[in-house]
Amino acid sequence: MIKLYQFPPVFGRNVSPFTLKLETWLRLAELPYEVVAIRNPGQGPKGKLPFIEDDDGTFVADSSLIIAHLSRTRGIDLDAGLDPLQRAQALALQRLFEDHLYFVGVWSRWVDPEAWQSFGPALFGTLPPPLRQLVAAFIRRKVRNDLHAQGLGRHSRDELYAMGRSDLEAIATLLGDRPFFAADRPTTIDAVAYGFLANTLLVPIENELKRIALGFPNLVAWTEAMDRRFA
Ligand SMILES: N[C@@H](CCC(=O)N[C@@H](CS)C(=O)NCC(=O)O)C(=O)O
Repeated sequence: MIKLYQFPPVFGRNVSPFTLKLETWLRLAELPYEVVAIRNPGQGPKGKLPFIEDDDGTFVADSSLIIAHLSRTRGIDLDAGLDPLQRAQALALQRLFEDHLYFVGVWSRWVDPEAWQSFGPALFGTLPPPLRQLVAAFIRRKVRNDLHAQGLGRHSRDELYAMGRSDLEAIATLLGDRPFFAADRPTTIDAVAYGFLANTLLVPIENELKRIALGFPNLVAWTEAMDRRFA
């Protein structure tokens, strides 16, 4: 069976957008898998989670490369029937989630003191006291440095949340009142969208990004419906 390496749940949820995207895709594809919970992304072939170990012992890292690998080896195409325009729009939307909104989300959890109050203890609270503060501070500093290197970490809180609002507004406009993002059935972009929107809206971490997202009723209704169906 496919072994899926991902972080252990926090608040009873999969709090990594990329691994939730992959889990949702596996459920949509009806592929059985077994979760191996690990805390250190450094154990993976590319130093990030998720990665998988396939039945033949092959390791594949990166949610999109894993989806491509499983689609090819299992003969599954969740996007069959999408026309070139639908595929182009889905790819552009995926890049918006993964290469922009993701980093606003990371900042909103790891750097914004409002969310860190609850997110930090939820992540590191099980470690014994002296280690807890040290590990939390070390990893938080790494995340800050990564965000600075990526670029978005250089902006002010207000600038970042304004960017997050623009992203969510565009996503809400693209969804409109349709049941799914690209077709009348779930496709890969819905797994992507659910990974990111469930993490923004349904994880019990309070911050400005969540409050902004709560202002888009179609995104809230869509995410809750996906959650009932695929969580
Ligand atoms: N492009 C990768 C991104 C994966 C990713 O950024 N994973 C995060 C967790 S959501 C991670 O492992 N971060 C740890 C780190 O950067 O050290 C994918 O699609 O799988």
